[in-house]
Amino acid sequence: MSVTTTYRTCPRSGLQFENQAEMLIKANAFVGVVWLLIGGVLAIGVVLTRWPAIHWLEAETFYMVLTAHGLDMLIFWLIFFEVAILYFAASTLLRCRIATPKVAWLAFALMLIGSVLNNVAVFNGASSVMMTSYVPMMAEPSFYLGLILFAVGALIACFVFFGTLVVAKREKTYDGSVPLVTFGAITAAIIAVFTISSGAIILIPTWLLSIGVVEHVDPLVYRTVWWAFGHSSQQINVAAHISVWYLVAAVAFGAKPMSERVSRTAFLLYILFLQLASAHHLLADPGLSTGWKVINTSYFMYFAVLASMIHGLTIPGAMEVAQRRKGYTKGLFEWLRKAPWGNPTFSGVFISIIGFGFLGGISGVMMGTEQLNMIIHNTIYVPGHFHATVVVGTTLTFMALTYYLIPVLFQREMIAPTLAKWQPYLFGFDVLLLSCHDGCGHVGCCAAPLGYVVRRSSHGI
Ligand code: HEM
Ligand SMILES: [Cu+2]
Repeated sequence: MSVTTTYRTCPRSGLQFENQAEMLIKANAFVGVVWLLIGGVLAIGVVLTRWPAIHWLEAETFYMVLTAHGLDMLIFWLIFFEVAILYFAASTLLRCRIATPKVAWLAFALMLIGSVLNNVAVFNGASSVMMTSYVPMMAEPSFYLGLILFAVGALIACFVFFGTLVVAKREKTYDGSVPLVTFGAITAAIIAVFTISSGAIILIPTWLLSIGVVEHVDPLVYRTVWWAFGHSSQQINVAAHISVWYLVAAVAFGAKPMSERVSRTAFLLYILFLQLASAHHLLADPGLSTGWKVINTSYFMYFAVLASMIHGLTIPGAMEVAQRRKGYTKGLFEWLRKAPWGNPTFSGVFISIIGFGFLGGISGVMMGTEQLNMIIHNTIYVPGHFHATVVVGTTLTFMALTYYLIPVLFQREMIAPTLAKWQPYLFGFDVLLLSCHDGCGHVGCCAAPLGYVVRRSSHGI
């Protein structure tokens, strides 16, 4: 039985959607957003407990809710949405049918079953092991099995993406090299294959340990391999959200990158150096030498940081060039003042660039320095940092993209356009505030070093 292929061209954007690809993009994006909703509701429980005056949940419920919040947000919301972006970047942007749609649906089913299974295990109550799920603290077997099924599904989705690129090349659906956004998505998918394999290498033995087949998993080896997964998955997020920044610069301004070659080289730096940067999570671990730690985090890590800085300069730069060409040339900043601030697709991305770049980036580089890490490690500074990266950076960018996709892909109008206009400001600045507050250990910036030590974080990142 073969699946019939038909195409629809969106009258607003000119984008061409193949029917199977369209359904797959919608399904993955939709389930992702449902996880965001669940994770968001759970965040209320976490925050109202962390607020000393309220201190809502009992310790046991708090850790259960926090474990689910971390996994639903960082793993399930982001990766479902990223699979949608991969299919969009391969099928829609290259005007190509999706390779093996049935296998893509199998991947979707595995991811869905895995994520639900994992959540059921968490809410059963005996798996409050946090997102990092370090051994020897054990969760129920179905906690790990759920994660493994999800990972296998995500891996298959990456291969469907690569397969689609092959089909596009063979059927010559595009000229020259792939567009930059697709190139960024390829970067994300390559990192994803590395990431998911590392996850499997460590979670499969841990699952076997939980059912009694394996007797021992070494905690230090666990941490080392787990972070090849845990950190690299953040690089999937970064590569994906930066690709979306380029996409939004193109759709909101008609902007082209100032130098395609520089931007592509910056993506390449991610592939080469990001995995090495995983070492910043191991700075407090015994067993690894100081020399190894310093080489990784004080040298190699900066190549990856360099790549982000290049994107962080070239994307607003490309927007500026496009605006100046339209005649907004007065002074240094007329181009920025006359930007479409009322369009949530643009404002979301712009707030994300600033928040991710300044707060997320700088707090991360600080924490990646061995000496500072000794003070900050395992404190509330850590969630402060990563909410600036994965929430203001990735989540807000994906929200901005959703505003673009609602008319184009889902063929609907926004129900409350005024609210939509305000949403990126509300969400972006609130999370920035949350991050600053966490980062300061609740005692104000000047007293921060003391605060870091006093306020231990409840999770072990
Ligand atoms: C505005 C919405 C959000 C709020 C208010 C919020 C708040 C929090 C708070 C207060 C913590 C607990 C920190 C601690 O006690 O150690 C936390 C943990 C966490 N959050 Fe969020 N968060 C939000 C959205 C997100 C999003 C969108 C993501 C990922 C994309 C995310 C990922 C995480 C992770 C991974 C943890 C750590 C879980 C663990 O330690 O196992 N959060 N969040
Ligand atoms: Cu990291």
